[in-house]
Amino acid sequence: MQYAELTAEEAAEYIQNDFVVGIGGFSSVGTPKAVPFALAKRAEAEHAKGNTFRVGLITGGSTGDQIDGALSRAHAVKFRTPFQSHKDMRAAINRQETQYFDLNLSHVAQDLRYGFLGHMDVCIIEAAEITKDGGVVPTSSVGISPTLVKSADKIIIELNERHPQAIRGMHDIYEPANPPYRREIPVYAPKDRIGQETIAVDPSKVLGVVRTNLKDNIAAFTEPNPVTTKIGENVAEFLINELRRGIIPKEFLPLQSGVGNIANAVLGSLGQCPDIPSFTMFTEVIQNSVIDLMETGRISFASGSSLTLSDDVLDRVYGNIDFFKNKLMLRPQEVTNHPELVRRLGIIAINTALEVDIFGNVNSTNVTGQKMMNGIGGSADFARNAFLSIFTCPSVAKGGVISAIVPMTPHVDSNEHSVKIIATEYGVADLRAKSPVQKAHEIIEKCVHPDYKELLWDYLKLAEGKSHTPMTLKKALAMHIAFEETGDMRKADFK
Ligand code: 0RQ
Repeated sequence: MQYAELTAEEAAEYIQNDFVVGIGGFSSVGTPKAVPFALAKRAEAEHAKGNTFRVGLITGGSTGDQIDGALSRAHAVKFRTPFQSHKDMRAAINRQETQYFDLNLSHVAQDLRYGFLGHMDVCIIEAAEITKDGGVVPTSSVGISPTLVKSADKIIIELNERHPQAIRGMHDIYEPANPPYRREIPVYAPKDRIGQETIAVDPSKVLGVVRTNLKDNIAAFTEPNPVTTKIGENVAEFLINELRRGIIPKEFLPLQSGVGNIANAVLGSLGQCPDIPSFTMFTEVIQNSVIDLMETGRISFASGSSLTLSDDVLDRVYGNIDFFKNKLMLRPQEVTNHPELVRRLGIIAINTALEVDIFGNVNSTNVTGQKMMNGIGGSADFARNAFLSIFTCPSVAKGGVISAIVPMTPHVDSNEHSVKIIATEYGVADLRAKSPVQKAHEIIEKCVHPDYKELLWDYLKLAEGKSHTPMTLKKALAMHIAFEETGDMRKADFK
């Protein structure tokens, strides 16, 4: 199929003030880049003429600087969903310039199909190849692209030559039907292929193709530090113990792990441990450490929605595509994060918290309950339904003036019913089969930084023995208030 060729600027000209724009790809990779950047320039030009120009932006997950960065700096985003992790977009959200609603990432595609997100005027997706019938071979991610091309009135395709055509066959495109016609998703093992290699596209909707060769520019992860290494070792040791005592079956179970340094450190520790058999991943984001462990044979297979790899590691995969092709599978985020599959496959889910309260409620998003960090992402999709749901975090933040363990979190993303294990560099709290007061003892004993231990014991004493959940309403946020007023949570007083 031959579509019209456009420049990025010509494509951006089609997009009007107040349009809702869908962006394909996932987790800052495999997203279109040239047209969103041109759109930011167009917004700046319109603003210079005194015209209002803002769009609604719906993506699979986070995006890079050419999208969230450029568009927020151009003050061009009216609303944003479902996830972002860019400092400029975060700032626009926190000054309420951009209305943001973060969503569980497994919900985004179905929310679009259900009409919850309104009308979509245009979507932009990245392709490694356009097929004879006008369909698209995605690049290094899938996200919500299959749903975007169905939902949007018009489609712009960025054909990116950086990705080899040999990537075809790595994707498994499947979209569940809407209720009341939905059936089970027939994935019974991480490797099961259930869909198509390509995304079907209605050619009559395609405005044109923009040729690019832009990289996603994912930075190499920083090396683990002593704290993240210790958290990784603690989680690995805990899982080995669960394996030894027969809670985790001897074949081991598929792993989901979040992005970032802690997730890398955990995988590194698990990978080095000879007691853990070679394992699989059923996760949202496939990051550098997964590729390293595949090369050494420690990970045998990974299913995810994106290859969020630094440029050098992506080049390694593309340079040895025959080795990796049958070990990697890229699916829509609706499938990778689907509660049915997470529960069926028995996923061990490892995610990161900003803070955790002594009863096991996790805040992953709103700093002091007020300022958005990134969004809930896929963490709750996995945590709620996992075989074992683990949350990790360093015991303190900002050089020790913030404790990650608090009497009450001012915002909750994953609640006590979804959270089974908490791990910091000091140890692992096992919350299974424990009442609120037992959980509080376990968490304070095992996970809290020494600077905060006595403080939290003092807090617990205020209400222990008086009610089912020993919390004191007047003091529950005293550590957060102390931080706001003095810049140091240690100034809270529970005497
Ligand atoms: O800020 O960089 O300015 O110092 O928060 O914290 O410790 O570097 O950890 O980068 O892994 O982010 C929860 C935000 C953690 C992330 C969160 C400050 C801290 C630092 C970052 P600085 P770290 P991370 C889905 C995976 C939700 C989505 C999700 C996240 C910055 O993991 O967005 O799980 N999770 N996606 O100093 C104030 C506190 C703080 C704090 C840390 N209590 N108060 N600031 N910080 N704790 C599943 C997948 O499969 C991908």
